[in-house]
Amino acid sequence: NSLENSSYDGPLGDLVHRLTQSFTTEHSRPPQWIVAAPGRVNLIGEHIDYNDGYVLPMAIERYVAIAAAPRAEKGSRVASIRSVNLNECDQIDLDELPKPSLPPKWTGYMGGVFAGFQSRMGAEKFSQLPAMDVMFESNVPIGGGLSSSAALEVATATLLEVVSGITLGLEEKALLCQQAEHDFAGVPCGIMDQFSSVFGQQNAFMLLDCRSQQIRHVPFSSDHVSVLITNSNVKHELSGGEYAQRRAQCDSALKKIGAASWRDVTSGDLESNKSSLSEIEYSRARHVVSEIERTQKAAVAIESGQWETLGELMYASHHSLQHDYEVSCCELDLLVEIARGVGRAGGVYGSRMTGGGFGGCTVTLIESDKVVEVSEHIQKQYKKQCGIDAQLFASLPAKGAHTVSC
Ligand code: GAF
Repeated sequence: NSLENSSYDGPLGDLVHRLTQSFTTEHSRPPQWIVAAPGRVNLIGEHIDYNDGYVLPMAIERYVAIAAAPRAEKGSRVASIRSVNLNECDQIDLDELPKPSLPPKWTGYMGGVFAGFQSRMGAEKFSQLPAMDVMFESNVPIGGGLSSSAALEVATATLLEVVSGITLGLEEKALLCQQAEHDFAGVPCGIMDQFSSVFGQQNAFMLLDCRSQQIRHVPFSSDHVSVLITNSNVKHELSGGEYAQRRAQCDSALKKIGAASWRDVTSGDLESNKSSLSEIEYSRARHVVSEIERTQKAAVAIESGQWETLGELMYASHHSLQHDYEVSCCELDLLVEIARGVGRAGGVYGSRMTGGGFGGCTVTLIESDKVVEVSEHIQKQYKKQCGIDAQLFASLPAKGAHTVSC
């Protein structure tokens, strides 16, 4: 149950501790509720969640934590919210929820979830929510392709669950947050990010079938192999419209092929329909069909501990995203090449861009006892070749959104 209390030992501890102190100092009283929701990294299965494919993400030990307490206030019912990272304050009026506005602001992501909750609870019950002081802090790099926005949405939904006493079904909660992203951030995203943040499990990757929305947790321990995340620290501004455009190109290609779902399209079908597709549609489709196949193979490889095979599939995925789907960028390509240069002899199995692309992070699979050495090498080479400081950290699969004891 996502609303079970859990203590805040481990990587979440510092964040919650700091947030509790800041909240108590600012409001002269401690928070009554604290919730946390993780970001995610996707091992393989990129840009296919909205194409009925499989994805293989894990929630990471980086979170958005929210602290809140009710405020005795006559008249207006306002959630007064501070973002610690941005050092900004804003308000959500519970009697007049914000309308979507572009470009999306953090209050929009939260407001979208409030709006989803209002429809779910009904106006009358929603009107019983109290005025609140709210503060949140994130150690998911913002805009780094690790789902900082989904983590904020899912944390907000978890807060509203504890405040209202209404527990949503886990799938319902993830879908409500996805809807908030569509309506309030204007991004027609798939289900991967919100599902990862809700359903994350310690010590397991998550094989998510985006067509049936079924999840199979695939056990993983870092005894021998670790997941290293490298933030390129670049974000190219073209990303917003490009995402929707990729989605439209895939929909159009599928229609021309005449299939109901990408899951029904084989590489043979694709070749026999090549002449009816534009060059771009053909490339996008080739990525989708091949990535669905790679992700299924990757799940089998993990289950049987075939890390070399998984690593090769990761390199192939990156190549496809770089050339066929065209969502990589030179900095991500460079990071993957540096990791590849280290090679198996140096402890690296595979590497690829992760998330929406156009900047953000790579994910690298690496022998656990080589993490420090290889991280230093990647950081040094990246700085030398493009002048940017990368941030690197290893993460174990983390538990999905939950409340934290105050
Ligand atoms: C973003 C989206 F939000 C996800 O739904 C997914 O499509 C991902 O890009 C690419 O795999 O994170």
